[in-house]
Amino acid sequence: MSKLIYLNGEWVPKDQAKVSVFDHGLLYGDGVFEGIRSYNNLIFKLKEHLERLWESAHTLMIRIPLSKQEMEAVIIKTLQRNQLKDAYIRVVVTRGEGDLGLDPANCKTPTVFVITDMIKLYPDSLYRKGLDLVTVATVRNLPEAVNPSIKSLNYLNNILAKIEAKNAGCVEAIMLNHQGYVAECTGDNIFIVSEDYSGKEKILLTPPAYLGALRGITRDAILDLARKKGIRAEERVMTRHDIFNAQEVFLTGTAAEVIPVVKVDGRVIGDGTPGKITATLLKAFHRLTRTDGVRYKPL
Ligand code: PXG
Repeated sequence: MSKLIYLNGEWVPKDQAKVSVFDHGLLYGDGVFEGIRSYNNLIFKLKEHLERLWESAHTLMIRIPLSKQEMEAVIIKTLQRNQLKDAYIRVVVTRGEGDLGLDPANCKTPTVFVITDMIKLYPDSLYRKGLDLVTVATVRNLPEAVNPSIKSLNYLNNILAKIEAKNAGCVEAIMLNHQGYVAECTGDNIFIVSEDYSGKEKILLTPPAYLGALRGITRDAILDLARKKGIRAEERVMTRHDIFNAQEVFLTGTAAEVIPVVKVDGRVIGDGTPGKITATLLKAFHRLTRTDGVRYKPL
């Protein structure tokens, strides 16, 4: 059975799901998106993803032609029609079709589509062994230029960094902001577990989003889970030095979930194996994805 895609009010087979070459999403990267997952008929953090989609669209002054409730119903119907209980959901809203020329006013109606599919970002072996990362020269977009908090279709900044990572033989890259502070990775947020010099207190840290990172929904969930487990967790400005000397490093994202990092720019992290707090949080995250979310009936 061909996968059905929701496109502007209709469900069409994958090979017929086409947008115009005049769509400003294609011509200018003028649009927003979300990557969401469902686990065993539960859509994880759907409300939060829709909230972020609406916020991104609000900043770009794109009026999404559906209510959040209607979008939720569209997502559920797309999953049901494709008989998916574990899925990756891509929601895209573009400025729409218009004339050549940047002016958003050329576009009358935003294009909306929802793809439901499977995603596997990293092989299982990397979750056991941990990632080897590099810091790349491409600086994360300036918040006052294209704010990384907007989940827009303009991902060239991240793609340039991803190319550098791959050229260096790595699957992910650390991106710094324009001041040299750690921002995030190309498609994941970064966390470190740090210890004070006395070795008495461990603290979980992630860079504040305003320094140039997407406020990841997995990131928020991990901060929450850590605090519930009694682990001190904070947003804090950090440098590469802090990462090199961390006890543990891991990344978070909808696709990656929680993935350990064991080497950064040639420096071994901790004892060079995935850390205990990382493992605890990954387990807690897995449990959360299986119990928390918007439930839909299988069709
Ligand atoms: N930073 C960036 C730049 C991202 O694109 C995250 C952090 C993590 O955010 P969430 O809300 O997912 O915890 C992202 C999310 C893909 C893909 O196709 C990328 C993301 C999510 C899902 C799929 O590579 N990026």
